[in-house]
Amino acid sequence: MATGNPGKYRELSALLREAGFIPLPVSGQLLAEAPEEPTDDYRKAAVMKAKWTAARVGKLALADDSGLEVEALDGSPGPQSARFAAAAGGPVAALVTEMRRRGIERSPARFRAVLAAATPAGQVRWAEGAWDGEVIVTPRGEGGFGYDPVFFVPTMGKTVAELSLQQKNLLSHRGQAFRRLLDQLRFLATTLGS
Ligand code: ITT
Repeated sequence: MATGNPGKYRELSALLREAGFIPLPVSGQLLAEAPEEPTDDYRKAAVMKAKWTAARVGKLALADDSGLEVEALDGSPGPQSARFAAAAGGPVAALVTEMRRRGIERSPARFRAVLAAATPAGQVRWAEGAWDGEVIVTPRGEGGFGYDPVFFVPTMGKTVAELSLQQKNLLSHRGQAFRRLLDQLRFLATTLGS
């Protein structure tokens, strides 16, 4: 699994295990050697991470590039969500500070994810998912990761951080992308004979 984000790893591991795969983490050293990822396009970044990792580890690799698009912030931070969070004391603090600075209490928002799978020979497949909700300035809940405490899901009456991992995987941008990719992931696995 071509990610250094423990939250993504937890969610994708559960999905992979349910589908009969055995997820393996990449080493910290490999992550440190990974080339800088593009921050303008989810698909480009996910494909790059998957291809690079598969070539280095000699196994089928799964990568995720994702982000939060806030309508009142003209769609940002988007593919730069990790950078936006790192620059300002974490995702929740960064977003709440920016919203308060602009006098915004809540806004429609969308999580997006692209998952890419690659083989060591360079075959690639990808799929995307999107999850609509609202961002709020009062964080709630202890679960999940990243922006989850400030992403409110109207159909559940809860923030993502108040959902279980199973509930989140059923609804999330990542869960949707995974289910769309699954047949292709299985196909790529057969080409490796694993
Ligand atoms: P890898 O590239 O190593 O996978 P990353 O955290 O750098 O990890 P991204 O560049 O894709 O990954 O950044 C995505 C950011 O968007 C992530 O760090 C979170 O802040 C946010 N994000 C994505 N999906 C999320 C989710 O399900 N819940 C909360 N925040 C999420």
